[in-house]
Amino acid sequence: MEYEIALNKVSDDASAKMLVKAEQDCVETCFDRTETQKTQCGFGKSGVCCRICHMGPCRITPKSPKGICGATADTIVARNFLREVSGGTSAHSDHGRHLVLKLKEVAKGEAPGYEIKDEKTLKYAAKLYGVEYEERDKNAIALDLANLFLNEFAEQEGFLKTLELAPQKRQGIWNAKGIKPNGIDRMVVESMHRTTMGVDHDYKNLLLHSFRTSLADGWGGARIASIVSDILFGSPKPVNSTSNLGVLKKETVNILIHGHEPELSEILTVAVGDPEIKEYAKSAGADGITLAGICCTANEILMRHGVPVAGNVLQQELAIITGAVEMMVIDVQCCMPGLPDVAKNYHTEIISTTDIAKTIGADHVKMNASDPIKSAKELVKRAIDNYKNRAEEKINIPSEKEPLVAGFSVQAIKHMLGGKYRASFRPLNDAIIQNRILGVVGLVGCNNAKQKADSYTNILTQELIKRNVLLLQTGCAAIASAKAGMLKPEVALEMAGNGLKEVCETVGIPPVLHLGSCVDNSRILEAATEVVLEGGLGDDLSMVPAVGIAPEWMSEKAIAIGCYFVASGIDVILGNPFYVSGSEKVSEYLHNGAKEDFGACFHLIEDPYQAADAIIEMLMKKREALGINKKSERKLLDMKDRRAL
Ligand code: SF4
Ligand code: MSK
Repeated sequence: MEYEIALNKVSDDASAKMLVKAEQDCVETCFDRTETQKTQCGFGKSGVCCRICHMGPCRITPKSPKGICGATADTIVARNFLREVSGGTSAHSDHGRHLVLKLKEVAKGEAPGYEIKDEKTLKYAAKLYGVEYEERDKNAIALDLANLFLNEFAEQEGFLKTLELAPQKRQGIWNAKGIKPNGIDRMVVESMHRTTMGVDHDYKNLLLHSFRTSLADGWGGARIASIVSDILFGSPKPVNSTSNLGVLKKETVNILIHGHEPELSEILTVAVGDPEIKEYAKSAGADGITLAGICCTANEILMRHGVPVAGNVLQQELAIITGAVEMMVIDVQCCMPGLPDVAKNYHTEIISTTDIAKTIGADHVKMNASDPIKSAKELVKRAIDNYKNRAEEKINIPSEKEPLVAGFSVQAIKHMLGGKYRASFRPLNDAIIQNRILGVVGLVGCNNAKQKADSYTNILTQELIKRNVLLLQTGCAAIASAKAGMLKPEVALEMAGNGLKEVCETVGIPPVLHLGSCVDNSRILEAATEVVLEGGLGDDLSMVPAVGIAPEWMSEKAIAIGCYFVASGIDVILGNPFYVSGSEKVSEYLHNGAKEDFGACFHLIEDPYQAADAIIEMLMKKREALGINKKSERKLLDMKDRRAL
């Protein structure tokens, strides 16, 4: 592939170089398969294909407007949508469940290698959930909290306790609309029941359950996952690191961790630092070990340890194509089944580690629960042993890498804004009220091989900070910004509008904040809730000048995330469409009608510049409604103002 053609598919030079190399090495990637899948099924894309029972598959056309059972396009499209939301919800929530089970083991002293790293966050969470924490042993608190969290999955009659972390008014809206979720597992099981043949046929009823199920994600499983990760592995604080394929090194053993759950990657970070392992690497002729991440496992260990990020989701194959990866360790979600096919062209070993996620061609290694550090060390040694199998002529590591600052948990933002002794969102609220910052945008989500990777995200990021919008980013979108140099505070500040720049410089935060992995989108809700609780910007999330956008989304998880943002009152822009165009009623409700119920809805905008304009308009409307739409006085802050801020 010509380099210029590659640059139509990806935005960064490192990826483009690897696409050229892929063709030279005769290796097929997802970019090639996008071409072979070019003519995608129109029925699937419009959501009107039903294969829920075996009288079907049925497809809706003008000539056959109903399935064999009589299901209309509205029913079929809404059922398919709910199943997608449930898929996304279950992914985040099962991730959360695994962490809660680990917390319980730790609390009972049954998880060697793990400990409660952040007692402060443990006590903070205990307080939030009404668990007694004063003068109690940390393990006793953790056990009670873990049991409470497990009940969030199992609750049959009552409602999720995590919902109570939302502003009161929003809880009232959920109550009034009848969409307060019971237990997370119950929501997903009910979704599957309601969408099976001959059950729920009312598109609106199905869509309301989609929003209800998504709340069990954002205000349930995902939120719990972030809280428990912080308790077990530490609440993220700003860290320096680097991103892009150039973080791999020719002279070191390179190990990539890829997926989502931080349990194993945390242990691997310990293993690679072990003196015995370092010595072993040296004896193999390597100049140490480079541990780096792909996708959201990358975001997890970046935020807590500053481990470099090799790339986002569409770079997983490209990383192997460098020819310099000894081992890729995969866990769950977004790990392509095509990885072993790429790896067999090089010396890379693909290791799957979770019993619920096996891949043909990967070697499955079960971690020893009674001594996970030993298992992790064995894995690292195996990677070191593989170093000698590199084919020199196949190695080509692009030099591109960018420094970055990440790790902005809500607590970290609060501390940066208000200082150690008066941690608070007040300065942010004041800056929004004074129109120095126009509003806040949560820019999240994946890459999609049908779009030029990172392009929409990068254009929009620059357009928004120019116009004084503070950006909160997660997932692969945050990695896109990292690669583009936008997580370097000095670069982003240079591009930011004057108001945003002044505020960021004064309080010491960059204009683009990396908040974590895709499960951490719940941190964006947490931040928005802090803004509401701080006062002055309305008493509900729908009143805050805030918008969510998923420019390059592809995963079912993104649909669930979008739904819980909308159900929380935050408008969501999609850079590519849902598969709902086959039903006017479903499309109308998602893109318009939901506004009446929740104060927010979805907006499909496929062009980043138009999205930037639309976001500004949305933020202005919110500001108008709050009566804060005055032009900011353009005076430079003197020392007194800065102190006040
Ligand atoms: Fe066809 Fe109805 Fe069966 Fe779906 S549930 S496959 S529409 S008969
Ligand atoms: S990894 S869900 S591609 S953000 Fe979380 Fe990236 Fe999307 Fe996977």
